[in-house]
Amino acid sequence: SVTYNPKTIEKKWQGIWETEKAFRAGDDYSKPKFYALVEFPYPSGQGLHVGHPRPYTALDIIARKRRMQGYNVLYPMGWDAFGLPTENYAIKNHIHPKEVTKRNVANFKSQLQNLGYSFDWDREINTTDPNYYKWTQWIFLKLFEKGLAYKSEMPINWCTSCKVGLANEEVVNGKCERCNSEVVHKVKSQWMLKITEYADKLINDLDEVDYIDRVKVSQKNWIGRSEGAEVDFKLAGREDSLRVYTTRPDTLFGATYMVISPEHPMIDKYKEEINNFDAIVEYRDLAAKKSDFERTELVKEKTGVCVKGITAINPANGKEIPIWISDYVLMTYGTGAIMAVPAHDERDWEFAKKFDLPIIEVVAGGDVQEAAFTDTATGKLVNSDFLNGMEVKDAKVKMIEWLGEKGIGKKKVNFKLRDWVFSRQRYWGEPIPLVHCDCCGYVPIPESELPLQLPEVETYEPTDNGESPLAHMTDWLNTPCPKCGKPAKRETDTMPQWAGSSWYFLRYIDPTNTEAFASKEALDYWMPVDWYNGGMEHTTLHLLYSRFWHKFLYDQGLVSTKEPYQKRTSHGMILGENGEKMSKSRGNVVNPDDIVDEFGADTLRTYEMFIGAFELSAAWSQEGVKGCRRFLDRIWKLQDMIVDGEEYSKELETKMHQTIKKVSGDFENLKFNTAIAAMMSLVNDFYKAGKVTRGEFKTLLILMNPVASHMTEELWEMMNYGGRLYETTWPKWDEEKTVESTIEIAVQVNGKVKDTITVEKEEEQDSVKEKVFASDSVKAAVEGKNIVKEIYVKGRIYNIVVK
Ligand code: ANZ
Ligand code: ZN
Repeated sequence: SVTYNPKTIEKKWQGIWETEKAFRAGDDYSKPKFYALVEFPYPSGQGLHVGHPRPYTALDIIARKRRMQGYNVLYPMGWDAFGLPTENYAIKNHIHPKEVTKRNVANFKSQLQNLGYSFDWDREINTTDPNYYKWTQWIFLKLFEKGLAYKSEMPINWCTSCKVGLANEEVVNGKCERCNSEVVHKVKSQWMLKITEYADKLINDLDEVDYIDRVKVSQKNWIGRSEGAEVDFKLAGREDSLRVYTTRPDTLFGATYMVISPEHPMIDKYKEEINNFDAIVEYRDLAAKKSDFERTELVKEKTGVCVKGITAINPANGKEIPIWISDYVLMTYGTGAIMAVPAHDERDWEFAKKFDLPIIEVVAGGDVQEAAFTDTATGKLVNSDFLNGMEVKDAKVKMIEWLGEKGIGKKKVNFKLRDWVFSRQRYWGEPIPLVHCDCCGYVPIPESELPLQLPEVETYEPTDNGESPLAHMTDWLNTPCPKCGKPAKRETDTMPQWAGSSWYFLRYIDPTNTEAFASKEALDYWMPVDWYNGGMEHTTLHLLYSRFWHKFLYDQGLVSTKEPYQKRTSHGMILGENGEKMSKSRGNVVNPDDIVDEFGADTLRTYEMFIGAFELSAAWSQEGVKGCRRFLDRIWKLQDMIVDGEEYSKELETKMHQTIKKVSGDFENLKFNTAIAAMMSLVNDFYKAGKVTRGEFKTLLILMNPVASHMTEELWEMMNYGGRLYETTWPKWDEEKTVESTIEIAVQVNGKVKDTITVEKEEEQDSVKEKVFASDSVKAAVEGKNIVKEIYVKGRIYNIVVK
């Protein structure tokens, strides 16, 4: 037979699929739909990484299977192309970022096309295309109109090297996520998006979607909903009071001191009365240099200064308590002040031990002089007057009631989530379509002027004062106010990289629409995305941002579903052969092009699915790649072993049904590796039998097609099965036929197993008996003895008693 030559086969089928528009999502809205989505890549200069094909192949498998199951499938691809690396490369090499993007996209696209994905390339989108970002700007203006985009002077995370403001999400361990340089706080006027207004919905609606647990948990933790109370502590001898936020109002009797954040306004307010003001200012300056992460780290040694000259009164017991400042209390959370309960909070306990402050037990159950007792489920309240004897959860309610009656406290919900810093002082992003007028303030540009295009500039360097390079473009900058016509200036900040990806799944639905980001009809049909797979690293950024935008659009009546994604799964990383992250410096980077070149795209696809459990990270193995290629070779050579005859042979009928069932189920559950293992086992059985029927081979090709799409399509054609494999129907299994009809039973003589024999499950005793006594070992055991009794327990055991 002809040898398996992936090079020619793969090119051939990629060409056919393209001319036949094989994977175009149809417009027949009467058909059931399936929208499969993978995170579109940032087209970097490095090209495709072997990590990319893992999720893309996984959902390609699902998409191909769904088409064969009769669904109208949308599986699109595009480019998330705004952003810093392109801009930095452009600056360094004096090439326009537009040009850099074009090159990178062309490269990425050809690399992806070489892998034979069933993307509908007619719907390709690019976030840097003005026809695309017109709608990113349009949605921004809607947010602005509704008061969800606002400008605020605020301390932002400032990367000293990128010279750009960063969202909290972009700061990792106090360093810039992109360049790993130090991040400092800088006060700057920034555009903000009020994602916090959706905090509750973003948590609650997780109940309505099918996301893997770790995604739900991590979104919930990030949003950080916390229920507690605000309580006012009067300052001793003054009218003023200090408000704290606590999740443990039940422990109020145990509050032995207070701690305020070094940035707390009370410090400057009482400047004159504070006896050690200099020491406090010194401490505050030191704290300003630390990141929130460093400040709140649990293990770090506690520091602080006692505020001399002012004290507070614990409202529960009327006792006078000291006020301290410490950096572990953040100004950006709660009220920036806490009541410290060292007996029941670890950080307070360490602080109290260090500064020798009193520790008073108010929940019994531990030895609070030895360690904070933080359990809230078991202990009962003590040393707490009217709370004594109560359980924690009841004491919380009671205390909030009491505080309410006294008018000094009430229930309060807080979130860790912060509003989204939405401005960047960089060039390569969507211009914010607003004009600032001295009379009218910020005014949106008229919709007819969208898209507001990025002007051509000479240089893209951010300015030293941190303004965007657009600030130098006087022609572009100066424009009449859209409202009053007086001279005004355009906003020069651009949007962050997360803007374009916050709604891209909507544009795929209707990518060329010029009247709307997508038509209502198309949205109603295609939304929600049925299955979205992406990286865990995007859980708290992109995934949350896009859910927020979608919810906003839903509230404006612009989309028809509350949630954008019905299902979310996540894949593990692919590591180098040494088990470490692939990187240039480690010299362990595998280039997918090389694998395609040497082994073929089908081998790469098969290998990436066989490499290990989809949700876990897995180390690359060149031996593993070769093994997958051998497997494909074995399938290829089966064409020489074809026999005519029934659909499935008698010997392998059960195995065929089992394999269809196994592969069908495993694909749905992202168990690609075990699905492939099942097909390997089937192929082994064909080799053992030395033959394969046309029907068996046909089924194997269909099952294997989502994985090794080109080779199976070629074999399908060679075998004259008719039509195209991609247009065929996914095989069904017969549940009854997945069960073995024969079974092994043990034969015992006087309680000792003498042999095992194979019988039909429903076989009658008479015929089983014949097989039992045909056994040589049974014959030997009963020889010359009297058979007293024979009992057959159907399908399990045959007992013989002899004397
Ligand atoms: C008294 C108390 C007693 C507390 C106790 C805890 C245990 P979450 O769950 O994260 O919301 N806190 C409040 N504001 C803070 C701030 N700005 N910086 C640092 N810590 C702050 O935690 C809320 C708890 O963290 C609050 O409840 C407060 O300490 C502290 F046995 O108040 B607690
Ligand atoms: Zn004006």
